[in-house]
Amino acid sequence: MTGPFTSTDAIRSAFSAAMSAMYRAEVPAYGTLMELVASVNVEALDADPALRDALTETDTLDRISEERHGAIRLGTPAELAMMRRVFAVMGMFPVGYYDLSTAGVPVHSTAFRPVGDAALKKNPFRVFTSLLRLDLIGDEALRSEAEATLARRAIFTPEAIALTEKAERQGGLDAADAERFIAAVLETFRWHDRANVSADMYHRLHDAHRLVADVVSFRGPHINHLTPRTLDIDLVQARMPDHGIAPKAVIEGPPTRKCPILLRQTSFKALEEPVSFLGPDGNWQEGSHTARFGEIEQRGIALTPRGRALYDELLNASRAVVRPAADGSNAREYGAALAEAFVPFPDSWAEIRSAGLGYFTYSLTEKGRKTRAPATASVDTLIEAGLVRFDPIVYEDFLPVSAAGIFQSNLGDDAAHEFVANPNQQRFERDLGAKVLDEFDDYAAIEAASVAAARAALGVARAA
Ligand code: OOG
Ligand code: NI
Repeated sequence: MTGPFTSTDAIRSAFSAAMSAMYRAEVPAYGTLMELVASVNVEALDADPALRDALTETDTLDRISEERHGAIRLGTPAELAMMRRVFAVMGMFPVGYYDLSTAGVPVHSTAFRPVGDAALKKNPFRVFTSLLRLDLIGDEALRSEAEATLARRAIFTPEAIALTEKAERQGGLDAADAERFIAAVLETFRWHDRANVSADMYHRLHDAHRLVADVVSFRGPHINHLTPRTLDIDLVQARMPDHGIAPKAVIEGPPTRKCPILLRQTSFKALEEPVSFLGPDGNWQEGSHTARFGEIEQRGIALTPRGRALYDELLNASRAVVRPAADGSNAREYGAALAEAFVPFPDSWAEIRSAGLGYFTYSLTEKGRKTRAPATASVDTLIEAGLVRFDPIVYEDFLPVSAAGIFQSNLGDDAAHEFVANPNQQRFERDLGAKVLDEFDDYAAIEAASVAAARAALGVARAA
């Protein structure tokens, strides 16, 4: 007898909470940031009743404080393929392909996240997951040593593998198995302060690229940050120093706007943490490693391909004027250039909608719930008649330029590396064992479903 099964949404929510508790215990600054974000979110909602109403109306108010993303870096194709199966048990699927080689980081990535409105509303937990690209490392001897080291490690516990297989076989996990699954999978993300390698090997890996050392030297892909969602990132950025946290120089992504678009992010530098390396005599040698950091983000509307093209164009235009310096020396000029460059991007929901730049959900207004309407009327007509309202769909994904800025600020200023831009989505998908989903398809489907539901509801209103 199997079942009843725990829903994938419930497993994901419980896993996200367990991960947050673990990271809070491991990195106390994350707890400080969570508290700061929670208090700023309360202030932001108090200051903006329209925002509170919109979040309540779209049933997304509760998810805000529960919301977070994490990031891990994997070493081998087999690890990536197994990770995909593990995340599937939690209802998380690979969306999008991100090539970070252009930014001097030898990885390519996807985001595992829930897909579809219902699952996203339950809990939108996402994990930005990168795969190391040793093919971008020039030193062949070091590359094969790194490969051999990675081949020896097992990042999943036998129980995590067995329960993933069981879930696949049965189509789900019952409550007891789900609980064991969460505990077992959490082990993969745990910090290990004992390295897999000698200090010498660590330094050679580190010289090739800090990120290579971070991936290859340890027993598992420790979660390297966990990011809460704020409703006012400028306020959190301004207050971080009062809480003993030094933020990176500039906020990544679009400028401050009335109508937030896509994603704005800021982080604080990775911590230097004590680790020990394998000594020649079998003893542990003390050393240190920097990998884990903190990040916060503010999420805005998901843009259509047209809106995204405009975003990319304006971001590039601002960066042609001034690029943010790692030391923050031109943060003010950069902010001004960014704001100036984004003037052409409309800043009201109505204009963003009519220009076809963003995705929205459509639902009946109070009046719409009581009114008869011709079911054939266009959405625009229904909106004009005050029967249908539209609300921005939240962007659930990531931005490659921002991700590069986050990576770089945490790898240190001396870590500038140039690789030839070398995207290889096909190779990534082969290693993953699946194609990545198209983010635009998901938003378009959510929008279309809401239109259909609003129309159906109006039909019902008419029949009543
Ligand atoms: C991932 C960096 C990217 C984001 O929010 O854009 C990222 C990493 O450092 O592993 O998390
Ligand atoms: Ni992040």
